[in-house]
Amino acid sequence: MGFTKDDFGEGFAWGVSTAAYQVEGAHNADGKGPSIWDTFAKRKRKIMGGHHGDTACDFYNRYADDLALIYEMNISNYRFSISWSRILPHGIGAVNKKGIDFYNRVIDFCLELGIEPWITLYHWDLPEALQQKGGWTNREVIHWFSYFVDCCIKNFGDRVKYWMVLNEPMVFTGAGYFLGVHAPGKKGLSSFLAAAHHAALCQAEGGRMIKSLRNHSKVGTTFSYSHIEPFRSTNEKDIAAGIKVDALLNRLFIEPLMGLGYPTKELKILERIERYMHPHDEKKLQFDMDFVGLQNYTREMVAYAPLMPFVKAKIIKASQRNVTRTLMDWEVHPPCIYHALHRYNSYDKIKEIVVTENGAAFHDIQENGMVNDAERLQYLQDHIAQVLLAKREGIKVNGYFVWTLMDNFEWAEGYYPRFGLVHVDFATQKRTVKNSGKWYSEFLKNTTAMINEEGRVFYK
Ligand code: IFM
Repeated sequence: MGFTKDDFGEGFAWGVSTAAYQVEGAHNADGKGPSIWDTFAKRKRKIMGGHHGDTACDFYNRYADDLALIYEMNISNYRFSISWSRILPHGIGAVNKKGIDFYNRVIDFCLELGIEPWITLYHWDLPEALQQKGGWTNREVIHWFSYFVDCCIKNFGDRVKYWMVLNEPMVFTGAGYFLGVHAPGKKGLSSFLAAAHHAALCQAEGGRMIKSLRNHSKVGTTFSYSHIEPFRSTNEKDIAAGIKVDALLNRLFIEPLMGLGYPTKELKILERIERYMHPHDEKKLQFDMDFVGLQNYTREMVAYAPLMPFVKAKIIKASQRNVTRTLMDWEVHPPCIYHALHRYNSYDKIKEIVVTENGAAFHDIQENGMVNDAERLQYLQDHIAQVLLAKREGIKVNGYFVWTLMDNFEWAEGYYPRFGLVHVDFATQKRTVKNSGKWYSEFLKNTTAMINEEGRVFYK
């Protein structure tokens, strides 16, 4: 590995990311209200193995040990999200003091340890009470969300500088309101377009609110981004299909934010979003973020598929292409993050890019009390190397966060795909730092960590 942390320069933020529902557990403790994920995970055949996040990593009770572990691993930035229904059990109205106290404990302990807290306001766990009123399909969500943002900034904004408004709006609206495979399990184009437009309005409104309440905050929001290529590189129809999928997956949320509008030219069906637009919405969709969070894991190969509704395109999964892949069936292709960074950098309005998620799920080998995760280690090294390559070419990237600190609840896939730098034994809640975690810790100390033939990490 031919680089060190110093090569990225001072001020480059190195961190790990998590999300409330995936790690906290304590699903009904101390006055927390149910979220759509509490409800959805209990529905039959929705989650692999019938898993749910009732206990997850029990971070709610073990946060101090977990933060101490982050500290011991030399990780100086911790990105986590606030469970909306833990602090506002009904989504709006009465505040749950015990929920506020919990996040105050987390923030204060981070600061005591010298760890910078980065907060995502919304990482997919809408209060169930609000879903009963239509959730993201109801335009009232802008008012509910503003109430939540106000509550978070007034309670935590004195100590937290970095805020991200939404996590991957394309995923929670697409999987949750179009495909029905994530909470709240709604399907269809109308619910998707309504949810998407309201989420896009909330991402800008959330940014405005944070700045108006705490002018010195650094405000961003995060987007999923997969580098898209045509399956048959010279086939006109595959190329055209790739452009449509790119508009849907990669441009739908970032472009209206920057005043470019929805990418309707490339994907005509998106014109139907106009049904949900009110006067002056184009303006309200815009906000000048301090940074943009890029979340990249893979590239997608797209082929023309005339029978597919709306886009007439399909993604050819990694397993069908016989390429190296993760347990999520995502191709391992490190240059994808380099391309993603270049693409974001080409938007004039982006001031700074932070890779707020990158990582991989593999089968880890446990032996002699160690967790040998050579594939994850390689994945991280290769992707970080690509980030450096882009940075050296002048790309405005100023942070990298591994997804994720520890194995956790991976949504519809339950606890099967393990993404963590730290292994979690869910029966005992024992944490074991994996070889990738040991490598990351040493890298962050600015030493060079190597791996020998037996899979042991050693340092130079
Ligand atoms: O676990 C998720 C996370 O919640 C959002 N981004 C992708 C991760 C891996 O699927």
